Amino acid sequence: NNMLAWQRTAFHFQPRKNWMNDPNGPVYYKGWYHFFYQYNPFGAVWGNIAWGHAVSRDLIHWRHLPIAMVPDHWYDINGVWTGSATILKDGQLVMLYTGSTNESVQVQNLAYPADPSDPLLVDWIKYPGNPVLVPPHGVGPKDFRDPTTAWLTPQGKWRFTIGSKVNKTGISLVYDTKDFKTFELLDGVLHAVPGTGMWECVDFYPVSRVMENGLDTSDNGPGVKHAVKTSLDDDRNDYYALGTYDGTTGKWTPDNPNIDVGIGLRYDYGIFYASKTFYDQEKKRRVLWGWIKETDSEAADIQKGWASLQAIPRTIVFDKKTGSNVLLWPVEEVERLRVNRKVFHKVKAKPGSVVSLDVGSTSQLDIMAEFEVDQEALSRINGTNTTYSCTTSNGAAQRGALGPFGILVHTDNDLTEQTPIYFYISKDSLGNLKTFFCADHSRSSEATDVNKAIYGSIVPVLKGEKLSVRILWLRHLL
Ligand code: DQQ
Repeated sequence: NNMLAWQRTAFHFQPRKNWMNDPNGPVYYKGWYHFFYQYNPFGAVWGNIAWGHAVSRDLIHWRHLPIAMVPDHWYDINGVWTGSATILKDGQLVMLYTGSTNESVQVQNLAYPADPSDPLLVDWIKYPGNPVLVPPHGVGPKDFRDPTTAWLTPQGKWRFTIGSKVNKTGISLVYDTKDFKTFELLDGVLHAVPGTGMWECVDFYPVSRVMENGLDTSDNGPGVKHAVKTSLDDDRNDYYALGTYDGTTGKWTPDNPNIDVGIGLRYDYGIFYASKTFYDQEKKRRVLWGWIKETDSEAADIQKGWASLQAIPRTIVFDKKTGSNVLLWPVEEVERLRVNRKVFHKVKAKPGSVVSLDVGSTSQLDIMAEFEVDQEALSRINGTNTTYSCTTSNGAAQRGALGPFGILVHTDNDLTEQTPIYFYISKDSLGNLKTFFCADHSRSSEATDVNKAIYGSIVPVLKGEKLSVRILWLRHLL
């Protein structure tokens, strides 16, 4: 039944219809969360890119507003592409975005609210002097896009970064400006990583090593680390790394070059791209948006009339326990959707068993599960040398001594469709443990034209920690 595939989501943001891609210019302004996004007003495939616009009081419930900007000038006639918001010292808001020109050259443009006193920011003005930046010498006309939010330098100038590449090296250019109209290109780059290709949608922000709260993009100091994130055009995933930013030189150095930007950590091992954070000055947190492209075929997208979601916004903090990664968590407001709490205690999952939990009839679940591994059994198991991996070890179907265990979601009663989200613990011959967290889509749908990948990664687990899972789940109507 094709209707099943047409069901829309309940947790994740979507426009009413048509194509959507990258999140743009997220910002909190005069009591409202604003969300803009790459949008095709005329169809369910990429093209005619404009900025869709929606507002919310809580990052969960959204009101759709008129399109904020459409391609209507020579400097953005091929698309009003991705950009970011900056709140100036006097509270004014500016947007820098990439325009694809009449000759498909990537340039940067300035836009601002027509009426700054309008909390809904319905009308936008494009600066008459656009474009404000063109590709600098040595940078390809199609390798210059997606300006970040700007931050203040010690000299009181605004600074931001723009992704690019030189040959196969991904780079991020740095500009200083006083007025967002004239700019100075800094010598050198924020960072460069050979072999990573074009850096799209670079994000750059501070995280606190000591405090729980998020930081304004301009914050720096001894208790601060900086994250650089890039979306790799070549492999369509978002990678980040933590390091130190030098406000004087405008350069960033990774803490660990072995897990540098684009070759190490990801925010998400599912489909998650072109992500962007913003500082929420109301709740003093940093919030991450990211685009979920889904994997329906183009034909299916056209048939259903829409394509893509934005993952529910996530709070992002430095992981003080490990010191090596960030932690993401759905914004706390989503918990207000919870009704009808069901608790299951001490459920025993024996090897090879599926335990069903009666949650009654529902269309949406917010699941939190905690797994306690039998430590005694764990210590009895002999280590092996085999290298386990979510993607290449046969997914949830392959049973080992230490897994898989987890939750079967999107499951019908006879288990013909099921998506295991699971842990697998591997032990090497020296007794070292590695904990994998994976999702197996190989049996998730009877449809034949969707991606059925098995993916995941290692998760850091400290001694004595329980393994926990959080799943925001929407029921398939059967
Ligand atoms: N999407 C935009 C670009 C960006 C890409 C165009 C990333 O600005 O580089 O729709 O998905």
